Amino acid sequence: MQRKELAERLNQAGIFLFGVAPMPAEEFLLQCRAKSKIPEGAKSVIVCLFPYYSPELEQGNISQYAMVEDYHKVVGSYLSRACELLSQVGGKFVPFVDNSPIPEVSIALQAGLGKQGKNGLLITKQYGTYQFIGEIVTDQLLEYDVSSKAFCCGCGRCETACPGKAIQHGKIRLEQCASHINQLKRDLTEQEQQLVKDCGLVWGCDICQKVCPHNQNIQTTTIPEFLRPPVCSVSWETIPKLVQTRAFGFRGPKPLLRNYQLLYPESCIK
Ligand code: B12
Repeated sequence: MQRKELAERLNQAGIFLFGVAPMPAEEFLLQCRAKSKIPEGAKSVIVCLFPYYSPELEQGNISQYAMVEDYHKVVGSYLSRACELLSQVGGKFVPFVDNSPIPEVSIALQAGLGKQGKNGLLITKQYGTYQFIGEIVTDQLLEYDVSSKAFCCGCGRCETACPGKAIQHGKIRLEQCASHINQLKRDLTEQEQQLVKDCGLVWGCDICQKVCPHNQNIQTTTIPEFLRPPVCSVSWETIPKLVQTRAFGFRGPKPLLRNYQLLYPESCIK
């Protein structure tokens, strides 16, 4: 398939930011259930970006990525539509988002879409780090983009601001990352509970993104689903219902209720 046709079909599906990379070698794939969906003879990965920032996301007690509509569903539906349109030309096209065997930040870099921050995230000029990554794996040999060699400006603000000092030499120490800790299902140690309090959010963490200079003066998303009124805060009463529809629901209500109780002990019904 020629590049022009690929672009036209992706645009028709509402996807405007994309790049193409070779299918990564087996050794680089992540072990997850979705791995079995990789089509036989996979040759190329079409990496797509879905910006989600809007100024409305500034205030709240959950991280910004979780304030908008569940990106697994939104991105999944854009990618499925694109796969339908692409397969009309011939070949197999399979969508993945997040729950993906493809290391998404690495593949986006390989596809020339941006640079990697010290906080580990993909940074683009237009949208900073505030974009989701999704991809389509195909058995078709497509024209590859040139990987982006650039790195972030290296100011180190993310390292300094990280409440658990989890970012060290461009690597994330998971056991010190608040976003990792507050998503755990198990009981937390005292030290971990303190980290949840220091981060101050019931779900996820945005501190390494909020201080990033590449996230200043970025553009607002144009994706209609991400412009719908966000849910910026959760409460003891709303958590059980919201977990059924939002991106933070995959772990069930327990971790959110536990974090909420740590952050707002007085306002919990026991
Ligand atoms: C598990 C996970 C987490 C975990 C662990 C994160 C971590 N840093 O390890 C937790 C829960 C902590 C987390 C938190 C967050 N996450 Co997260 N997470 C993921 C997930 C599902 C897998 C990441 C992973 O385990 N990678 C494995 C490690 C080992 O990968 P790696 O370091 O890149 O190493 C690989 C490469 O080096 C590779 N390699 C070496 N050479 C080469 C060459 C080539 C060509 C290739 C392809 C690979 C390759 O080999 C290694 C193994 O594969 C991805 C989605 C995905 N499928 O990638 C989202 C993802 C990375 N997360 C995302 C987001 C938004 C977040 C948060 C911002 C959410 C929040 N606000 O709380 C935070 C940020 C925390 C931080 N600073 O990292 C986005 C990032 C978008 C962006 N702009 O970059 C992703 C891409 C989800 C998505 N679909 O949009 N996350």
